[in-house]
Amino acid sequence: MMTLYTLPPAFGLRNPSPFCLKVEMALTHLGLDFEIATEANPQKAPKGKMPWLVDDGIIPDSELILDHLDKKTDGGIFSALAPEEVAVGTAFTRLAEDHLYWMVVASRWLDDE
Ligand SMILES: N[C@@H](CCC(=O)N[C@@H](CS)C(=O)NCC(=O)O)C(=O)O
Repeated sequence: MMTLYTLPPAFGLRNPSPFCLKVEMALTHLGLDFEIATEANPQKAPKGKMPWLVDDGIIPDSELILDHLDKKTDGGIFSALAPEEVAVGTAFTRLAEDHLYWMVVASRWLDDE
């Protein structure tokens, strides 16, 4: 059985990490058998960030995990999309997760109001 390592619940949320929730949602959507293990210290993660998946080996990073799950399920995530749509999706994912994400983090945690 696969094990998804995620952050534990915090701030009244079942999981404070959108990356962990994204992978959990994909695993659930695909109907795959998995268990969740929590790790509060991202420094213990293979790449220092949550989540990671243990399947046939260790897979870090939510995007790499989605690619792994897509291959494992013969296109269960991306096969309905044309290559152009996958490319546009990848671009928006980079924009949201690598750039806009930090603005959301700053407004949530650095702005007292
Ligand atoms: N590109 C990574 C980003 C994951 C990420 O930033 N996770 C955060 C939690 S939301 C984390 O573990 N941060 C710890 C740190 O940066 O020290 C992915 O998609 O999995």
